[in-house]
Amino acid sequence: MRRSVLLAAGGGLLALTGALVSPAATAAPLDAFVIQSWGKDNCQEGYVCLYEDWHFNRNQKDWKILLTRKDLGNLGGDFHMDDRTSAVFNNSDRTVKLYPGKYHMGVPLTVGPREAFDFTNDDSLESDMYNDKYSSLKFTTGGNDH
Ligand SMILES: [Ca+2]
Repeated sequence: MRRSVLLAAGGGLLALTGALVSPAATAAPLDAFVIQSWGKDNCQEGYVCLYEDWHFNRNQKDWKILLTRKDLGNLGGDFHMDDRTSAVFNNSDRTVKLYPGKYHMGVPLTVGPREAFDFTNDDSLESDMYNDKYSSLKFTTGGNDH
């Protein structure tokens, strides 16, 4: 019985540490974090992704993506994404609102489930209203998960 439990948990390392490893010690996915990457494909399922540059960071692997599945009152601080977002992809089943002010102040942009916006002004002068403007975000209660 003990042998099968260790194998199910993933093998060698857990076997070495034995009883010191509890289920609570398993790393849970973070609710909000920054990676350096690009493209909608690198936005994980269930997260809203804010891209530092246009066209979902194009092919620039050193530009930032902020992934979050929780409300954020300040995109600055440790995230360093205040007034920087140039594209957004909502890869979740919930609706999210992006606010121009910290702590959800101002008139928000609503991004529905699986919806994406690219704030480049290549195509439309209007997009410049949105580029590098957002400082906080909040999920709405309209979703069908959580
Ligand atoms: Ca930007």
